[in-house]
Amino acid sequence: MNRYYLTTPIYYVNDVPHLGTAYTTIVADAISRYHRLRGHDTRFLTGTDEHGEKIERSAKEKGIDVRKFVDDASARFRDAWPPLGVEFDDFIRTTDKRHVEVVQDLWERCRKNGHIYEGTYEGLYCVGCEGYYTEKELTPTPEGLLCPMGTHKPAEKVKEPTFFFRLSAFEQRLLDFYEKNPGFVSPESRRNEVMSFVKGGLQDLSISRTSFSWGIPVPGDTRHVMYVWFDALTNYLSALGPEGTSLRSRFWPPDLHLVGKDILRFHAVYWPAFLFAAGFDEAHLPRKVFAHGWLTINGQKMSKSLRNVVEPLKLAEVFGTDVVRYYLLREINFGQDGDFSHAQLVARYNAELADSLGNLLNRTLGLCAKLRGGGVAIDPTSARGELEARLEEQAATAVLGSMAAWDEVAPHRAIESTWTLIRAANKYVDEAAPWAEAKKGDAGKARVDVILATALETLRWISALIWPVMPEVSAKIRAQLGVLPLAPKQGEDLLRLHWEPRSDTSGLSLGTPVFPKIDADRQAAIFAELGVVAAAPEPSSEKAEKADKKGDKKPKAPLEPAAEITYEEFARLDLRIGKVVSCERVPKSDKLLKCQVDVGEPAPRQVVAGIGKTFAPEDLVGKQVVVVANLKPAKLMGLESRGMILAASGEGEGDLALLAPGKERAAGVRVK
Ligand code: ME8
Repeated sequence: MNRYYLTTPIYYVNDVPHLGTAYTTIVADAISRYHRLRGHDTRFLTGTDEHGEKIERSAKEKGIDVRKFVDDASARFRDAWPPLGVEFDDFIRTTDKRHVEVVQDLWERCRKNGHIYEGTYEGLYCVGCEGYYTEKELTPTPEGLLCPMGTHKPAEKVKEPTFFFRLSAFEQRLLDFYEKNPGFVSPESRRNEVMSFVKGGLQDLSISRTSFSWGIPVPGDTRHVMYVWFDALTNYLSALGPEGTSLRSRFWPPDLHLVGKDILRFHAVYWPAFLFAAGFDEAHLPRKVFAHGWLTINGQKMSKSLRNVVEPLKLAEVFGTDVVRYYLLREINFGQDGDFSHAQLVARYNAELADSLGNLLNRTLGLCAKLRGGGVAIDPTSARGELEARLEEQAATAVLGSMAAWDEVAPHRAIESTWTLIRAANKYVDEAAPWAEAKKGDAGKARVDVILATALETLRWISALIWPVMPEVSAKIRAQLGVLPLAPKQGEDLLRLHWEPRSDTSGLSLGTPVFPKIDADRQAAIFAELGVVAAAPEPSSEKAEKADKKGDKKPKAPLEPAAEITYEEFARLDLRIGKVVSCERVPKSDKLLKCQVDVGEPAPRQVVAGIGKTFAPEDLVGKQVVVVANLKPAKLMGLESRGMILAASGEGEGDLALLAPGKERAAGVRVK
């Protein structure tokens, strides 16, 4: 039987659960539910990361005993997830005794194998992300050198005795491993990033500290505590118990580590190296590290104050847990950066949940009540025609598409595949028009039966397809359909669905709508409750004047329209959707990025774009853009550029907004 072991990062307890950590955890939960639904022997682990200098400092600043501090904070994480529909199998804490023992054992194995040695570390350390950096990797600012992870406090110089891990010895072995296991680091663009980091040369890693004590003691030398990442990464192993125990042999190695892109290096480079050093062979290394992108909130970076606005539990209370889960998984192409927008959530809710899925359920049940009320027998097949055959085929395609998407860790595509079926089913009801058949009296009866049975059966399939993302909604829909909620069992594949249209309408109950529409008034009330500012109001002239005195910017005068052109002149522009395949900075330029863009031609085009002050190359890879494809080729700093990427200006070169289609479009699609 298939088994599946997946993990989230373990979260630092100096913060509270917020939308970013909730995002990873909800995605992990949905993936784990998908595997449960397939009957796989599934294990889903999450937990908290509780050691290290950062935690020790946070507790001290608050004047709380560290142990109490971590106990309280860890409980906040553990309690945050179930109201978001998250069902984990185990919650590991790095202060658990079971964890400490396995970490010390792993250390001993690495040491005995000759991969740990004593020395002195002198260099830069960022307490914010608990990472070591070379000066080159840090950004100079008036406050000091800042790490690339977005930590606001500058890195600190440290000099202390340490144990080093011989990371440099694993360079080639890691590269070979990535080569042989192309799916180990996903998505592809991240894999390239990791490989070029390793190819750039690995330095030995300091893996112990002596300047504070809140950590796991190094075996045999208790002046040292372990580097927090050596400790933390091992949670994935320690949660299964020591070697030889049943969970360990049942679930090791992990099938999927889900991580944010900020901590990919630790998982894709350090972690396999630690395991190699401890004697694990390739077959016993994790199978996949999937790095997802970064969330912004209403277009802004997730600052502490903004996080309060989108406190996940509050969102779930207001919109419903499953709606928040659906929105997060649907909105963001998993792996890419994405934005959480309240307005977009409401828009998707209304269009995709209320008008699409909710409508299909309500109209089907409404028609059943009207045309075949009272639990009567219906004949599901005798008048079956082409429309029914087509919908059944579309249902089968949706299931296959959805399974393939989940297997590739692409929840957004699994949802899209399901919604293709929902749209098809709505269209089917429109076309089959049971109300018109009903008017034919006895002559139309057999058709009415078939249509209702077909729509009900499609809804039953849909209730299974949405279960990983919206388990509660699935149960509600099934209750209205008069079928039992799904209860996954090991060894039983509940997505292996059989087309079995029912032969009576008993048990149906047209209940309260699962997704009542959110109208403008309700949206305003919700936004007020959440403290969301829907759109910044235009400053009145008085306000603008005041703002101006304070040195703030005045609203700009409206742009004069450019000289008129005819449609023919406009049509000469070859505007197309492009997808950035790879991207790098142009040496000696802080503005230019050299991008390879797929515009639907046999090979990607090189476009040199002046957008490097706003975007880092890794922000662009995988992004969809709008390209002027028939712009005369030009040379920029000696590099040929064949086209132009469109962007809207903001407050200067560091504030550009890329133009992108509102929906995923194939590369090369015409924009007109
Ligand atoms: O790094 N968008 O813990 P952490 C998307 N303890 N995801 C986000 C996010 C955002 N804006 N902000 C946070 C640690 N995340 C270590 C991990 S694992 C052995 C140790 C998510 O509390 C994302 O998954 O800082 C990111 O990787 C994780 O939270 C970092 O959580």
